[in-house]
Amino acid sequence: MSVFIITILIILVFTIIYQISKASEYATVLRGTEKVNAQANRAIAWLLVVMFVLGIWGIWECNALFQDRLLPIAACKTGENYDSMFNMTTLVTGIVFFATQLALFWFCFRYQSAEKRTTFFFPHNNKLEILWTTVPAIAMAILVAIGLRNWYDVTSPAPANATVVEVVGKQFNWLIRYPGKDNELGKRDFRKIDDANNVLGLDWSDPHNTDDIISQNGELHCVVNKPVKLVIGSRDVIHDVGLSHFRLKMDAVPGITTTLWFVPTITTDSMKLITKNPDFVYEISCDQMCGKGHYSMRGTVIVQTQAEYDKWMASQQTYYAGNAPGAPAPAAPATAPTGGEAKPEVKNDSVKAVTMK
Ligand SMILES: [Cu+2]
Repeated sequence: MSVFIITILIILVFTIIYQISKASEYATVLRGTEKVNAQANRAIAWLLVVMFVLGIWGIWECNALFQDRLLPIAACKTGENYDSMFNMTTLVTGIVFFATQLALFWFCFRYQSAEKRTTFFFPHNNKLEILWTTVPAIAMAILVAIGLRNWYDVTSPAPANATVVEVVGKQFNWLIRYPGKDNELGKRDFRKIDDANNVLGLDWSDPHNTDDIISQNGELHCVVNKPVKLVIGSRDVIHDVGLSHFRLKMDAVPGITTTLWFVPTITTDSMKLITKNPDFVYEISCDQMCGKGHYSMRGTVIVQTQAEYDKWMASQQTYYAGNAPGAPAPAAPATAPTGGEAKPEVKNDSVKAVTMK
């Protein structure tokens, strides 16, 4: 029934439009084509002015509406640089946008069709061509150069005192590995990956692996004002480590190691005060569509003082102790997982059953 009514309505609307256009055609004949055209031109010219004003007002309103949903201040130095680059790009392109739109709409209004105006033939001007090619080219080159400098900042070799943390994406959570006391991440081999006892495929024949710590609830702890270097990888498909509060992101690609380093400058506790949000957390998002559980790939970064970090680190058990064959029985985990995939409980029997390929 409703389909029938909608069909009738559509036919009626088209009939009305057809009749109106017919009527205006007859009116044009009666009143004279030129007079009607002149009126239409004036109306269109004024409508364009209204459209320009409404458009600018709309941009202003949207900006005001979403102001409080923007990210808080950048939580690292590189992030501040990225913010200033973003602001500068927005300013430059914003000025150009406003100037060109203003000119476009003003010309439409000012030079609307008029009886006595003749067309000015202006086919070519070398000076203008050079000007509007070189000025944008120079402006763009400057913006790109600033971008490259910032990119080099985060991808260049990290300072020697940097805390090294490995971040590995998998469908669908983040595995975070710390190098332990020897400050060196042991070798990994994808053929040794075993979801129950070796989530990262650590090669137990490499002694550097025995003190490594894996946080499977996606918690990345780091020390405020101390460089942290992320060694990024993936276990399956392409993911992307997204750190919006630090204005950073880096692809996690299977088979390729990517890196990123930065110096967090605001602790999680301070950020809670700055944002006036007691539940604030720095988030690790996955910025690459990676499958049906992509939306749930959420990790957290906890920026803390050196003392807090040391205390947390001391409470962690090495992955080897809990999961490698012949290792001592695992102690109860000191920190309960808060989300993502829980660390599998390993009993002594299953430890013996681990087969190394
Ligand atoms: Cu994803």
